[in-house]
Amino acid sequence: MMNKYAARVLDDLKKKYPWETEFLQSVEEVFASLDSVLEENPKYEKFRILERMVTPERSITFQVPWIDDNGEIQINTGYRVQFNGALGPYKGGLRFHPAVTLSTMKFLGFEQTFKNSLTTLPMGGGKGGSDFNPVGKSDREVMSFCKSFMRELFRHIGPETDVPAGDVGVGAREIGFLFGEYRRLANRYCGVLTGKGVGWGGSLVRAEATGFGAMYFVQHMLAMKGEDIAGKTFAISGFGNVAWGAALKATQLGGKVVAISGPDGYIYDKNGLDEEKVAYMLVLRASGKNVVAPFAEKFPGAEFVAGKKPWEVKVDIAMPCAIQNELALEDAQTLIKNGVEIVAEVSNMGCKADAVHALQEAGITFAPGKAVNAGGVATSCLEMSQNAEHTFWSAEGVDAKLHEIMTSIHEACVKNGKKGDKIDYVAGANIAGFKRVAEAMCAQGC
Ligand code: 2IT
Repeated sequence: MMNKYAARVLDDLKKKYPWETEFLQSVEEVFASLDSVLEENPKYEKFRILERMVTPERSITFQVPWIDDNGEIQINTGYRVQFNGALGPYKGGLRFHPAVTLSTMKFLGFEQTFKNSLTTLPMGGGKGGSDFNPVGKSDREVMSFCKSFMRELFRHIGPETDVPAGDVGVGAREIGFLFGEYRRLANRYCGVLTGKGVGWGGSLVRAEATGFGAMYFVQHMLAMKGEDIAGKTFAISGFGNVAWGAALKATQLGGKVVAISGPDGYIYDKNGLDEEKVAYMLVLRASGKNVVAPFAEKFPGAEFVAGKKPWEVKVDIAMPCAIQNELALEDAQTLIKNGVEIVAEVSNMGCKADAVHALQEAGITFAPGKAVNAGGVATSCLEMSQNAEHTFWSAEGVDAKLHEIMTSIHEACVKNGKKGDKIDYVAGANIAGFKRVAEAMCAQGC
């Protein structure tokens, strides 16, 4: 049973935005964790904290016209949802994906608010993007789109206002085009975007940070049971730099990544990846073809399974690194049947709600994306610090800080999620993330 106040706010939200299913899913997940916090702090209801938390402080929707390689005009929709600024400038990525709607942006911005809070760094939550599909577009088309997108976005962002970064479909190339246009329009060279190229303001280790941080988090989850990554088998989904970073760190730490995936299916490699195979993940990504199948042609012993997800492979640790709701109830049931030990979500809301419940009921240790993947945005904040002080830190320095941050996020989850001799990482992450935001909002008044 959900706390009465939370249930009422959720109910009103469902009536108001019945079509925003992803957003409602993310709100329900957080609210379901807040019973004890809301009971202990009646002031949150008096200050109407929940109503304010589910309402973006500002939400911008704009037209993005651009010209394709045939000289034709194309139109997409751009978004920036500045969700909650109580803890710092809005911070969160830009997603370019054909399925993006305002609901997607709101769910991601809502999640981002608690994730950023969990890092304990000074960042509010925001998210943006467009229904533009970069797959199959030429560099010139991507540039044309990015420049047009920034021509509107630039008036809403700034290093002390809102600092976007990459997300699905937005990597170093897109950030470069976006930054170039911002610099020209604003006549300022500043840390207005993160994920910039190393050499022109970007931080070392930012590209690896989400995947590396996720693996540091998994190390802590294992350490709770006196175990370690070496010798564990992994299935990792996703075709972007998050999956790549996770696979690289797992491999470096002696883990055996036996399954990786792309939009076309998955690769099963019983020998596990080595650094050469991990590097090839980047080659496939850069091909722009969105296929993982060529991996099996290049590396004998690796098998390609068309059209399937990697969750049917028997592994110790499963890490979804692709997109929301990619791991469904049937996948969770297969993982349980095959004796999975840990499911660490790296994509934002990568698992459907019923999948998470099934895993938890079966006693599988599950950790949510907002804790596991927070190393990405945390390292973005380290990039902001370097930009603000006009300096550049070493890779070792950034990695050490990332390590420290993931350790403290894990500690916060354990402290707030302890249930008997088990840790409920979902409750732990939601409660720890929520409390800081709620307290800041109360202190700042209405
Ligand atoms: O989901 C995320 O945390 C990101 N896409 C990274 C956001 C950021 O500002 O680095």
